[in-house]
Amino acid sequence: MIGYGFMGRAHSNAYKRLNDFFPLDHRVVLQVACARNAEKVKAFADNWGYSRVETDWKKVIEAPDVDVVDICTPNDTHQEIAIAAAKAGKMILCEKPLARTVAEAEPMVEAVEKAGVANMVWFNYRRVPAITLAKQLIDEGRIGRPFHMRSNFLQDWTISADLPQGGAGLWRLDVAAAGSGVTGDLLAHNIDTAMWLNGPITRVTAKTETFIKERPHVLTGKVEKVGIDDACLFICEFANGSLGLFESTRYARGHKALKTFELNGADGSVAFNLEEMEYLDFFEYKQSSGETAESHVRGWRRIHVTNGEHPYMDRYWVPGLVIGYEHTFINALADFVRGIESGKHTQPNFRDALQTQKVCEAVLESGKTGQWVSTGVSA
Ligand code: SOE
Repeated sequence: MIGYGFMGRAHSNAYKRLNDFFPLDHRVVLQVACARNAEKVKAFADNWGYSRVETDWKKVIEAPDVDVVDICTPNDTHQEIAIAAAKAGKMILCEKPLARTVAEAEPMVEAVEKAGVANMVWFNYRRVPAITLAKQLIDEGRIGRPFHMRSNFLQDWTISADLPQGGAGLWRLDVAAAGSGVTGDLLAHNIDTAMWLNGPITRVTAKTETFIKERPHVLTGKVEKVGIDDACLFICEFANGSLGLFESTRYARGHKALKTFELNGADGSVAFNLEEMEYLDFFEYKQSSGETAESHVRGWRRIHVTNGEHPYMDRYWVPGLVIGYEHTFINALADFVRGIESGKHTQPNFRDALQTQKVCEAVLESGKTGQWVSTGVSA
């Protein structure tokens, strides 16, 4: 485990609980936690049960008793660690977004493919059972020809102009570390989900905004220009002919993590809201037989996604009892290990995450130029 922030904790929890819930041939052993601050990483390792600590990630990459490297560090470090880990023959799990830019991400894809090592990027929301159920319904053709996808990720934690940028806690606000703002941090999730459900996004046009132009930098102590996008809105075309509308911001007062999507097809619609993550809303349109009563009772169906036959739910409690955010990471890890055991490697891998990176980059470019931009992602 390289890094020990919020994601280091979320992933460590998944490693610890995986074998409790999922029957697998392999068991996870928490071997080594690594970060530059020796004292803090020791406290982290003791808390989560890692056997030892390192302060130099290169030692982890070289360690013969390490099979899998998990990259939970800020985005500017992903490339160097991932390429070194691939060369050392380690399997790699990397936090999203894969990198800061497409140029940075491409050699990472080459490295894992050349080394033939299993790899996955933690787009954990795919593993919300309700979202996986939406995928099943769409793949079964239950919504028919898709026309519209709209998707939001709204937060409100950076509204204060006094909030600094940079350093261990606020690197997401520092463009040098993060690469971008809400586009890479939040919309990347929505884009990954959208392309998983509805196929490639081929063209985009965007509006980005940085509301607070300068913030003190934690590392330099100076007031510095803010280089990230605080908000991003874009519209897009999908390869299947449907249209998309996306919005993300950290300035939507009152919203902490309002992640939603709705996909409308000729025969039905699906809708999801992370604040009620155990539900999937589904509208199914059927031509009525001419009987008016049938059309009078047609309506949205709210599915409580907690039954044993729902995705992942057979591993948890009894019908009606919910799981939460942390289980999305356990589910993702279960898919990764099952993939290794079956030889059918799971997704999203580095190559899939590169497609999301391409869309993010096209969105950011369009935000600058005001033009439509092709993503380079094709069917
Ligand atoms: C940012 O606040 C953040 O923690 C993202 O980095 C995560 O990817 C997202 O899932 C929740 O919000």
